[in-house]
Order: sequence, then C-alpha cells, then structure tokens
Amino acid sequence: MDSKPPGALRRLDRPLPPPPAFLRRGPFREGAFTSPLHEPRTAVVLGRWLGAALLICFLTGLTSHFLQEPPHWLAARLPSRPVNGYRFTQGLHVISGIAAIPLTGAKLWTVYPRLFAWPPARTVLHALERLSIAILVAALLLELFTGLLNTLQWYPWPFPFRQTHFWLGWLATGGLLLHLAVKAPLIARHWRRPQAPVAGRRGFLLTVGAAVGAVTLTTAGQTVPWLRSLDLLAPRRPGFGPSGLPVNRTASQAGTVTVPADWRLVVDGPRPFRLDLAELRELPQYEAVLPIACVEGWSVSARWGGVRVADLLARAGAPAGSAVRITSLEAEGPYRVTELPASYAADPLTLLALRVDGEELSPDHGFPARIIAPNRPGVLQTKWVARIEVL
Ligand SMILES: Nc1nc2c(c(=O)[nH]1)N[C@H]1C(S)=C(S)[C@@H](COP(=O)(O)O)O[C@H]1N2
Ligand SMILES: [Mo]
Repeated sequence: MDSKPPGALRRLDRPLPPPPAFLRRGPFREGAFTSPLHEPRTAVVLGRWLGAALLICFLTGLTSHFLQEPPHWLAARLPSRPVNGYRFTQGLHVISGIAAIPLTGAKLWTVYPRLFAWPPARTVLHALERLSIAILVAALLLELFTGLLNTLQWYPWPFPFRQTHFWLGWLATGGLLLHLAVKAPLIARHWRRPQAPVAGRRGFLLTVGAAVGAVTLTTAGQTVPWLRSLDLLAPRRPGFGPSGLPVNRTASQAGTVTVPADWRLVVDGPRPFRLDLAELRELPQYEAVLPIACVEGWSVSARWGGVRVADLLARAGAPAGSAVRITSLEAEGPYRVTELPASYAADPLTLLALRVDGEELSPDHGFPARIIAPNRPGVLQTKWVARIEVL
C-alpha cells in the first residue's frame, strides 16, 4: 500500500500468511474491502482535521475544568477577565467536540479494514500497539458520546459525568499521542499531496467537510449570536425563557426553592450583617453586561443590575484578597454551595444581582438575588443566594 523507504521493516516485507480457510469469509475474505479510500493519505488528511478539533477540545476542556474546580494553589490566581473568556472557550469546546463526531466517524471508516488484518498481531509490540488503538477508540467514542449527551442534559448512566469526562479526556489524549508517535513515519510519508490522487478522495473529503459544517452551523448558534438564526439542532435557544434568558435549572427543578417572607441576605465576616431586599436596593446599584455561559455550550449576555460583591465584603470588614463562600436557598443540589475566589470577589463587575435587563429577577433566574461574575462558568453563577461568607 505504501512505498517503504529502503531498509525499513524488511522482515515484514515477506508476504503475511493468509487467515485459516474457515476464517476466509466476510471481512476476512481477500478483497473484502473494495473502496480505494481505505488508504493512508485519506486517513492522514482526516487525522489532521480530527487532531486539530481534539486539540482545541482538550485545551478548552482543561480550561473549563480548572475554572470550575481549581486546585487550591490555582484558585487564588484565577483571572476574572476577559469578561467573555469562559463564554469563548466553552463555546469552542462544544463546537469542536461536535465537529469531532463526523470526523471520527469518517476516520474510523477509512481505517476499519485494518481491524481484520491477519494475523491479529505479528509481534508483542504490534499487539500492544493494537491494544493502545483499542483504548484510544473506546475512550474517544465514549468521550464524544458523554459530551454530546451532556449538552442535552441527559445522563443515562450510573457514573458521575464530570469526573468520567475529565479522565476519559486524558486517556484519549494519551492514546492519541502514542498513536501519533507510532504512526509518525507513515504520517510523514503521506503528509504531502501525492502526484496521482486516488479516485473519489476529493469528493469524500468534501462530503465529510460539508457534514462537519452542517453540524457546526446548526448548533453553534446557541453561543455565537450571528449564527442564532441557524440554530436548528442545539438543545438551547438563547432568548427563550423568562426575561429572554434560558433557564438551566428552574426553581421547581431545584426542589421548589422557597424564599421565606422574612428573607435577609446574611453576610458573614469580621463585621457580620443582614439586609432585606429593600435595604439591598438602597445600597449603591451598578449595572454590568455579563454572559451566562453554561458548561453545556449555550451562552447569552444580559444587563445585570444590583450590588457589588466587593462593596458587601468591604462593609463586612473582609481583609483584601478574601475569597467568599456563597450558599443558596436551594435545599440540596451540587451547586447549592459555591466558592468565589478572591480575584472574582474583588472584581468591580461581580454583582449580587437583583435585576436583569431592568426587571426584577424571576424565580427561575434566582429571585431574590444571584451571583453574576465575569469569566465564570454558568454552574457557579449561584441563584437564590441566602448567605455570603468571607473565608
Ligand atoms: N443555586 C443554584 N444556582 C445555579 C444552578 C443551580 O442548580 N442551583 N444552576 C447553574 C447553572 S448550571 C447555570 S448554567 C446558570 C443558569 O442561569 P439561568 O438559569 O438564570 O439562565 O445558573 C447556575 N446557578
Ligand atoms: Mo449550566
């Protein structure tokens, strides 16, 4: 299939034994795969596209992980700017992940005849290489599948999504690096366009490109404003929901959050205090245009109005550089309690919002008060705030 440089792999140049007679059927027949596109140049071109998508997906995924769950040493250094940073990286994460799905399909189709190569392993090293490809393919397919279902907020499995998605990402990336190293000579040989192209390759690659374009353009509108009108397949439509904003977890999904009639914001610190809604409204009010950028890939900006968190902290006598713990009225749920690292707490754009786009917050958007901060994953923009504690 590929022309070997002189001297390389001489031992394998001997013809390989055919499979035993009883196996010489179905995919093990000689000439079972007739398409000329099961060849290395097609695999290399698709591999380049897929590799680029997976690299973006991996780096933006790591960004999301560290913004959501920073290790202690990092939490204090997380930047609260650029304002739209997380909106951009997480939008790209979901866009590149979705684009990787048709690319993975096309790549696997190109190389799958090799699954039936005989003998299954020629050497121990070859057996290990095939094992690593099996792990790579399994991890990648599961990673794309769990990610896609997460964008639909559908979790039909017993394991925790976030940790599984994180570790599968490392497994797939490790498997991919090993695969690239093993295939480096082959990739190098087929990197450049060959003199005599294989019939049908151009059409096949154009079709794959069109499929990638179609799934990307019909889902990216959930985060890219100028693609909104093409947003046919994405699970979220920005602009749909109370106050023209989507809701991720409604008040009733959060176990019917009940706001007590005598609700007071509790601020705990060196000089603790409590304020009711009327008193909060009397404090200096600020407005900031900030996005809600959900990890699931949708994002939308709104004009939030309310009190600066930094002002509340100053009033509570918090030392400079304090981080903050936010507790919601929600009875239970993974995002009932969140932490606001120091850089966010001090950022003048970080608000305890009481209003959105000039209207009082609706129950689903976090009435009576919610946290909204720049460059922050949506899951941490805590709704129905009950208490703010200086740490
Ligand atoms: N208390 C609480 N706050 C929460 C959540 C939650 O489940 N509980 N969901 C978060 C998630 S995942 C997102 S994306 C945003 C969505 O905000 P919205 O529903 O106002 O659009 O709220 C966040 N705030
Ligand atoms: Mo979210």
